[in-house]
Amino acid sequence: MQTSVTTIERFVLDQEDRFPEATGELSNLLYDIALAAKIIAAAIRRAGLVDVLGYAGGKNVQGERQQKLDVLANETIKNSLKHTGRVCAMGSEEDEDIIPVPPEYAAGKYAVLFDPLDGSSNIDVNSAVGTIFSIYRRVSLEGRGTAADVLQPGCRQAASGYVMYGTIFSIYRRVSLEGRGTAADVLQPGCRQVASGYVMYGSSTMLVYTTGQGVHGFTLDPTIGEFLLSHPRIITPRVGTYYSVNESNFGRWDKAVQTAVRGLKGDIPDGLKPKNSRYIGSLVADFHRNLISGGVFLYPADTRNPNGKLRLLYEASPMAFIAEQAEGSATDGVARILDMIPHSLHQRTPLVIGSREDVGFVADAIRRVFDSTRVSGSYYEPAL
Ligand code: AFP
Repeated sequence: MQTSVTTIERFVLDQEDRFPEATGELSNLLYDIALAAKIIAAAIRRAGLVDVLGYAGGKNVQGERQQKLDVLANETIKNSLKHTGRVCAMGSEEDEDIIPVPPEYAAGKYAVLFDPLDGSSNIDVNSAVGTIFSIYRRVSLEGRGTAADVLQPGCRQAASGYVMYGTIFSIYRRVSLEGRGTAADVLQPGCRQVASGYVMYGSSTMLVYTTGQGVHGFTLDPTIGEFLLSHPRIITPRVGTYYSVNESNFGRWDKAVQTAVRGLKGDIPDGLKPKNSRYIGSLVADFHRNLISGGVFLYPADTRNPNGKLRLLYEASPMAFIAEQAEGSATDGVARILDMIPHSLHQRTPLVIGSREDVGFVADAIRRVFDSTRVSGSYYEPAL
């Protein structure tokens, strides 16, 4: 029996100690999410036993049928965050609008976006599903200062001084954050994320996250109910073994994407060594496999999804932050995902993510086809 383990709590605290200015709020936010993940994991494990399988009867904002576990996961995360005083606003793939912190609770300095249960069409067949989350620092500070800001003990002064003719001054850091979060807090480019991560509910439950200090993975030990460090400092291979894409869309892709995917399969002379195909249709599971073993995941635009299918804020940006921190990369085919400025909460984007050289290969292949079709007059040439 192992007697020395690193819990997620200890690991996050150790990391926080490296930053003397850290207040511990981000660490606590990560525990809040880890707690929600444990509750969701327990519900998923019992899904075949209790009446939580199947549809809840409603549709979400994307017009997709909501499953009972979708609803449960969404409510669990919101309930784990809204009362903590650490969050100013939330955004969920299951909710149309920004989710304000209820007026009875204090608003905090972080905005959290999440896809509560990604890949939920896999639930009824007992395949892996996941939760994806993304944390931004609040940028709006709408509330005016209050009495709490000026009635602070002297030991909290950030600076003080006097001017010889008789002026004394004292400066305190603001403590009131009364205003609710706004759209500006949730519509930030991915490069501004302070943390992101995912939880994979598979044969075991894993939580993988980054705060910009590398990517670390924890496995839930169900016997003690703790996430234990199992994958410290994950680095993804520069070149992968797998390509993951829904190839039933092949005829709906443009010629550039078709050429890139043919290249990944090794169908282009003098191109890549052929890769093996793996696709579950659950982003967390497909991404996680490729992160560990090396590979590239693609969800390009197609004639049915002209802007791609995946959501920039709930899926692409958080995964892109992890990919880059693991020395991989993420693009919309050619441009970096983390530089994209969101204009709406449920914005979609094409996504190519994974091992750095493979993502680069796809971008080069797409550019080459674009360049050659531009010469012949048309930029986007439909494949069929
Ligand atoms: P669901 O949550 O509706 O199952 O969608 C999952 C997802 O958003 C993502 O996790 C998958 O990678 C992708 O869609 C699968 O889409 P296709 O079924 O079109 O391949």
